[in-house]
Amino acid sequence: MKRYVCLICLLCATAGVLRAETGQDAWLRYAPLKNSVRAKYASLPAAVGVIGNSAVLNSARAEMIRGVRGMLGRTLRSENEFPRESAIILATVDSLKSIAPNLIIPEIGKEGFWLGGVNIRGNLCLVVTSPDERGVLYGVFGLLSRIAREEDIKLLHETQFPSAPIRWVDQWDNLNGTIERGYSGPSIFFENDNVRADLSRVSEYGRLLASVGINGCTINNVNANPRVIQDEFLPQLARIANAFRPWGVRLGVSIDLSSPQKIGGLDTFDPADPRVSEWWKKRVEAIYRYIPDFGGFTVKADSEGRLGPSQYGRTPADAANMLARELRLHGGILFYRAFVYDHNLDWRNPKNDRARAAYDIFHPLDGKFDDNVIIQIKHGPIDFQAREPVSPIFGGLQKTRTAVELPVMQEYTGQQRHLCFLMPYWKNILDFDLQSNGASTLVKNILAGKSFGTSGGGYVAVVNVGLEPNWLGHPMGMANLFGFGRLAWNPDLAADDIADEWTRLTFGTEQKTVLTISNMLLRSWEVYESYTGPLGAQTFTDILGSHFGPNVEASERNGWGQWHRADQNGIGMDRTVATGTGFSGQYALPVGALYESLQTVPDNLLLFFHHVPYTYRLHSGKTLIQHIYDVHYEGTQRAEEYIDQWRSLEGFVDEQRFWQILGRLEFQAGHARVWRDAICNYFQKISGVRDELNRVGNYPDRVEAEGMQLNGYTSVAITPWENASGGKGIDCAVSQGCTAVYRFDRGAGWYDMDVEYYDLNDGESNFRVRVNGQFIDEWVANNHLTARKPGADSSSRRRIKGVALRPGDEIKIEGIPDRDEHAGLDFIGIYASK
Ligand code: GCV
Repeated sequence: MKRYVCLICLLCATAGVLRAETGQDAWLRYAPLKNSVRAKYASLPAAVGVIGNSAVLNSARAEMIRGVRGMLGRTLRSENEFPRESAIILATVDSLKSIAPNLIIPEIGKEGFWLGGVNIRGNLCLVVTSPDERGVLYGVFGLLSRIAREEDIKLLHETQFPSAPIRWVDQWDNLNGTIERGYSGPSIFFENDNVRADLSRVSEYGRLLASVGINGCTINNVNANPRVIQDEFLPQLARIANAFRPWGVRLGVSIDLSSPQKIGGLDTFDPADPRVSEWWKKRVEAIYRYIPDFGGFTVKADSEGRLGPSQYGRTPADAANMLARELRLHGGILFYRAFVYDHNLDWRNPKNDRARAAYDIFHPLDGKFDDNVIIQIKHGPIDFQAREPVSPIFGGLQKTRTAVELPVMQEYTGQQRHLCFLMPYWKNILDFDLQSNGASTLVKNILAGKSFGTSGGGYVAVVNVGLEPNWLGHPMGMANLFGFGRLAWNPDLAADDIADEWTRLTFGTEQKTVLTISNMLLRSWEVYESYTGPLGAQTFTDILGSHFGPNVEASERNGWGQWHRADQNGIGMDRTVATGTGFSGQYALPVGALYESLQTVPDNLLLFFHHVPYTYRLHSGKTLIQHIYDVHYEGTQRAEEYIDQWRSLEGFVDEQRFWQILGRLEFQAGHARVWRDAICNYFQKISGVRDELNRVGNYPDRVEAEGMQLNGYTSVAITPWENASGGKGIDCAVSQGCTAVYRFDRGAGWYDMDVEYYDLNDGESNFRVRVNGQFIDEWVANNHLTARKPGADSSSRRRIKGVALRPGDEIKIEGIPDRDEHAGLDFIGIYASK
């Protein structure tokens, strides 16, 4: 009996720790600590006193109480006056000094905080203080994070302050509720061309942002709808600002520079025309009447079809300063994106190069921007590719405030379907030394204003959270948002430390959990890069559509300038000064020279700077083409290994997130194989050089669907050909369903079976598998991918493990289509079980 009672106790305890979680709490779970750990915090005061009264301070107090209650099971007594007992004190430095004038508090940078134990009026107090209220809130989050990670807080004496003033996120939400490059449901801000009635997710988002020190958010697509600043919309915007305000997050909006013409009744939007500046002045005044702490505007102009100052022969500085002047009167900022380029470049001209655009356009304007203008620069010269060099314009703007733009939303790095933790990449960028003016100029120091003595810029991430409970669709994707905030706060943090911190907060402190997840995170960028765009080839994705699946030729022979110039002889863009586009000359000499020379350019950026033949030998000694084959196979294998690594955490992670993440990893492993086969087959064909290991195009365990005995199904060609095994798939246009049959002809034994099927966005087909009539498996194609046609964007894998097969067995796949999704199949793979 006793044993059973113990077992029940154990089960209850486990259930307590592993309660089902949607991921909505992200890293702010405040999960109950084990009793043995709670003892560490026994001396934590029983009261929390807040000096002052404001929305931000009230959030700080509420958060303190919430965190301690969640983790330690105690409810702090809340005091409005200075408590006459030992207490946690939350106060700005000024208000603290008014009560305890003799208190010695270290120097704290703006928006920073100090955590420390002091004796005030005879009571030992734990003080969280800052020059400003935001900093007090950040300090509370800092303190709670320490407790959640089970760190000691007894001898606290810690000062922290952010590296740069701009720590901002952008959302590309449209007013109709969709999100450009959003992969996790509709907008939390808008629906049907209005602000949503329920903004509870907005205030939760504000809380998450504040917890990692983010202080602003531009809420709408940079491809902006002018309506966002019209009179009737402003009260709605004010509601969003109200939801953010308690978290110290300032609201910003993206604007359409042609608004004076589109909605203002003027016949021009020329920034030099006084009627235009007058129009903007009135708009800005109207906005500040509704939102006194409005953050500012973000501008995308002369870019991808967005109108801009070039229409009137004006420069980005003319446009930016005209707006910035109006904003400055109210304390606002103007973010002007350096993502300005011609997307109708003549691809036939080998000297044309999109990578040059930002430097060519913005460098001559250095020193001409007002001080409340921030030039917002994508980290690389092209566009969020899996690997790019640092954009040289960071070194080319020495009298201008700049911010780096980073993609939390993983537009080109797996779109939250693939695990791709970007901190190691972002660390490379921030720690990169551009060596401008012959001195050390690390990107992080440029952003902080230290390298060139500006008043500092900072960090902007495109995040695109949606209404999905876990914000980004993949609970692991949130590590990128967390990491972004942590790096913007302190770019000296190591990627390992961020991975460790995030994992502890998100999944608990069990050593096995922390090590397994951190390891998966830390190698995931290189794994993703290896099967999608190695050697600085940028990306082999479909740049004309989804940016998700492979499509090597999509980059070529069009004006978008994402060329990699693959042909039958070789691959890569010649960006050298000597024979190419001259892009490498935009870097300071030591860096430019490194990239210019084939001897010194790092292998991982080779194809970004040089066009080389497939037989070219890398520093590793391998030929280029063999390297491409090998890394695709290695990367796919490593993606496959995530599955077992994650499975080893069964019982360590709550079931809901465990299965959800496992589903994502299963998808990724299958999709990595789709990538591998498409890229390797494409290059084997175009180069005419075979894989030394004879893997490419050689799949003995595969049965092509079009080669099966089909009933109702018809064979269809997939484009491009390399995106389907054998270039073809099958499609069922018969509403009652179709079947595809294969007679097994190998030895008897245990097998695992993969069914590669097409999961489109407009239907949920049903699949069933039978062996000799016996039901084996069934599933619905509802991965919610964005693809509209069968191909690499929709190709998905169903793995059925442990099927007993004998020669002559009949394997039958039944597909029942739904709406426009035709229960398509590519192949089945049958592998001896390991
Ligand atoms: C918001 C890329 C994306 C576009 C995006 C653009 C930008 O081209 O594909 O969706 O537009 O970058 O950053 O402005």
